[in-house]
Amino acid sequence: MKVSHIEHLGIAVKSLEEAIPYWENILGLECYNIEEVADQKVKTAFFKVGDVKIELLEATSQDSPVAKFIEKKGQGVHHIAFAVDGIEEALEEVSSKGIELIDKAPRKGAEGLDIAFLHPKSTFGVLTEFCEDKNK
Ligand code: CMX
Repeated sequence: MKVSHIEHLGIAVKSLEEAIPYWENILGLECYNIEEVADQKVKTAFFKVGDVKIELLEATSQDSPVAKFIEKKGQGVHHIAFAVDGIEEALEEVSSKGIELIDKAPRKGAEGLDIAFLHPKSTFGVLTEFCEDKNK
């Protein structure tokens, strides 16, 4: 498999409305997209830092993975997302090497990407996402 780059870093926040001004007014970055991903029970806000994106995540329900994360660990870095070429093959490969998959097949994520998560228990505590832009 080939990881081409870090696509984004996911950061869990209690409120997009409260967090966005830090990224815009203090760091001087532009929020270029806000999008709800119903499947993941999150609302997302995106910023670009060079080629890497920052994805702020706000839970849209109490049973959202992001709500659970904030309850346990507080706000902060939630996951790292790697862009891969051939997401299905990449999942098959890491699974065959003993990595536990959260998603056995890709689903649709923010910005039209195909996404799938690896379990943090298999990845030294870092929730890891693979993503592929099949529209490119
Ligand atoms: N990073 C590292 N560890 C995490 C974690 C995270 N983001 N989220 C949960 N964990 C750990 C917990 O601390 C816990 O560890 P311990 O057993 O040592 O206490 C363990 O994983 C189980 O956590 P839990 O709170 O009991 O939660 P669940 O098992 O119900 O779910 C997980 C955990 C990772 C399977 C679930 O959060 C998940 O499926 N995540 C993938 C989907 C997701 O996060 N979507 C939101 C973002 C979507 C987007 O970017 O669009």
